[in-house]
Amino acid sequence: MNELFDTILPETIKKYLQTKTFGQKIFYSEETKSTNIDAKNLAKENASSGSLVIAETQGAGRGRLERKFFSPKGKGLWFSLILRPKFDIKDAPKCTLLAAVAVAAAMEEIGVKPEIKWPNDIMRGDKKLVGILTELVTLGAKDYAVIVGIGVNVNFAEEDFHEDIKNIATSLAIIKGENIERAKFLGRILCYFEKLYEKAETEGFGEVLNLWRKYSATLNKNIRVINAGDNSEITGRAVDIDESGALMVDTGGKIIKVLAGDVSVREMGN
Ligand code: BT5
Repeated sequence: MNELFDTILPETIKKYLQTKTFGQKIFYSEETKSTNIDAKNLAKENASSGSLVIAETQGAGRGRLERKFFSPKGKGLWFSLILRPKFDIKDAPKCTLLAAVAVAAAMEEIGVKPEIKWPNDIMRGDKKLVGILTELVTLGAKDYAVIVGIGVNVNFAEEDFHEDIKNIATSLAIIKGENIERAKFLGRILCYFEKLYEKAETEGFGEVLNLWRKYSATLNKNIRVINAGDNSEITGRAVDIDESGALMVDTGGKIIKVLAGDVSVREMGN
């Protein structure tokens, strides 16, 4: 595919939308610092639920704990969704799992096996393909919005990766051996996202949690979880996620509930 024709301009995205609200309102920019920051500001200005904020490149794309997320021009999908959920704010963090499952379903459709690493990455082996950052904006005593930021490495060749991530990142194009039309792939993500989100609003997160278990590369593995906040570390076997989305780790008889952290899978014998 000719790169020049792979645009994510609103009119191109709209061609591929099969949704009621998701992506129907698009805030596009060629370059911004971070679509999550823009989305937070737009949420405060009352942007409607399902609004899509998308950029060709981000100068200061963010991960968790203010980590940097590389988002070079034309190589990926760097976008945020503004959501105003009907469900309680305590359920909002599960939007990370919902987003991961929506992207995973779209990947499966194009023949790339998704491996979700708890809580917010989609991987191929030990290389990252997708990162997700969910943030909350409180708008009043009871009103709140959720910003779900998603970064997908779509059309990177090996040499396109920055030195800092070239050993830990991969792309859909590298796996497939061909470029992927970003607007079309985005349309499929939004379609799955809307369906799962509507279901979560009416029936809860049961289906999201089940699909997450199906796509998980973390469950039933021996893992190490490091909590970068306080540098604590636990090791054990990931046995399940609970109703809140927390990871349940069996540390040898004792089940510990992990709410945040970075997971690495341990090789046998470690
Ligand atoms: C994440 O954080 O992976 C969340 C990334 C969310 C990015 C989206 S893009 C649209 C929206 N706007 C934003 O500003 N952010 C969201 P975390 O799990 O903390 O991982 C961050 C780490 O991933 C970095 O420290 C790097 O090691 C690695 N990394 C950075 N850029 C990457 C990339 N393009 N591909 C793979 N790994 C990357």
